[in-house]
Amino acid sequence: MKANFQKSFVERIEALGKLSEEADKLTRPSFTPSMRAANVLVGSWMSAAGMTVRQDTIGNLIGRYEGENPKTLIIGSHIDTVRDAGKYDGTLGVLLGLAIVEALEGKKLPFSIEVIAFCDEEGLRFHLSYLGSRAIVGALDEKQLTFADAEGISIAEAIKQNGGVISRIPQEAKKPEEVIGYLEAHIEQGPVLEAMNLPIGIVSGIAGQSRFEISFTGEAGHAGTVPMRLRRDALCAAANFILAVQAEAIKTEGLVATVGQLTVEPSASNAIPGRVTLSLDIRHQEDKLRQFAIESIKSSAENIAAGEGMLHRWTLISESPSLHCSPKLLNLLKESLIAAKYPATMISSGAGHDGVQLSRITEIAMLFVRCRGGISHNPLEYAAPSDIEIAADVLLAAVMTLAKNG
Ligand code: HGY
Ligand code: MN
Ligand code: MN
Repeated sequence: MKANFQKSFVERIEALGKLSEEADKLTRPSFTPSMRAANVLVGSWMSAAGMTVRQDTIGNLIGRYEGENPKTLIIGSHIDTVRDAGKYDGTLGVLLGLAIVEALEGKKLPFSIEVIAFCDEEGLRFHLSYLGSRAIVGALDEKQLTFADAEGISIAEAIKQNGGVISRIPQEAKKPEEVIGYLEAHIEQGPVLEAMNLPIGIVSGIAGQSRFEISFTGEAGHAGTVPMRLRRDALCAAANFILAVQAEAIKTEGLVATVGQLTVEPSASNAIPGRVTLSLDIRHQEDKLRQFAIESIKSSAENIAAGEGMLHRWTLISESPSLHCSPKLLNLLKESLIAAKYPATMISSGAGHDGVQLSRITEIAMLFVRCRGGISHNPLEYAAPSDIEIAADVLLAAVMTLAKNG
């Protein structure tokens, strides 16, 4: 890439890293002022690169670089973040897509390119992930639009508040015949490349994942007057359940299961918890093993609730099967890595990515960039500028090969 690539890339990462809903940490959920500011900033870089820029109804930021043919290669990722996030998750991929267009310096390709910053990949506010990429592929349904956040505001309401007209979403979806493929670069978010002392790798596939909302309802009561044996303490039931989740995951090779969010009601230091609602995220590269683990964990929840005389609710929020990336696009990336004198190392992704949704309408492939200490969803997340530049060179080479060979 150009001489000042690394410097300008880091400046952009740092500039976006400052756009947050929280003063002392990076938290940039979709449909917030910091997210709108981030879209404006990235949009200005896209315009300066000669792209036409628009934001669709749900909030995807789309930079378009016209080619000789309107059929489009999409290069994307997301710029929304989790709470207290790192600066590279998602953002690295959007900025790399932008860098590829900048490196073309106005050269026309036989296809067009769209760099997309997808809205709400993380699902931080509504627990449903991939909102923007679901919309882009026409896979966001009416029921999902009713999912509500902790304040009871639905996704549809949040889109309207953000200036979107819901009825437009279906007509903005892309048709398979309009897209020639999807490429995404992403920080690995794991320790594999670092352990192999490699700057980049190719993603072989993305683990299937299931997200649930689970609640235990016992009986709130006075902390000072209700004897222990007469209590139906929802937090104790939830605690037993969380340990049962951990035990199930540990015994199944390759399974990961996480309770990341938990709300206690009435949440007072002198009141026995009457109801606890928690999130559950279960993933495995093999769908059968993931489903088997879900059944086992679900029956643990039912047994715990029955044993403690509690009501129990188990709601599936979202589920995506494990997917294998496209052999054609994988080979394209492999050729570019080998040409750049790097081994074409394949890694499976435990993290989900917008490519999961794009795979519904087109072929997808992903490039991973080494992640220091494998740390992600954490402010310590870091990718070295030199590794990012290698990824940019490889991605550009892959795009140029696609332009040459089709
Ligand atoms: O949860 C994930 O795998 C991603 O960070 N959205
Ligand atoms: Mn993430
Ligand atoms: Mn991500």
